[in-house]
Amino acid sequence: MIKKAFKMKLFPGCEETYRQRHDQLWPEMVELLKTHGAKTYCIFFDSETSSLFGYLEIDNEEKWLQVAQTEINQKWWNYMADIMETNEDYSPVSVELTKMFNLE
Ligand code: RM4
Repeated sequence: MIKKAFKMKLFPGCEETYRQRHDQLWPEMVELLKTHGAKTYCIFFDSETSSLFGYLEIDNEEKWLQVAQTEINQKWWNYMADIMETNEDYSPVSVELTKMFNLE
């Protein structure tokens, strides 16, 4: 099991829109994330910094990375780009975090 954590940045004041869009996450996105190995995928919001903290459990890193290449995921990123900091290809600016402790 690989445990990944990363942070992204939401534009200020966009948390309700972000939540609503994820409450109604497209069924094809749910399917895509699951078929690419996402076991658990949570996103938390830090109101102090407007950062999003993502936590993900996967079995295979290469398979997971393929998500980014799919048309559905790219459409999702385009859709989300009006409320998040993004790169030129509309992928969210994402900073990997280092696991420092793990209790099981
Ligand atoms: C986030 C961001 C991530 C995506 C999730 C479902 O807002 O776009 O890349 O994996 O949604």
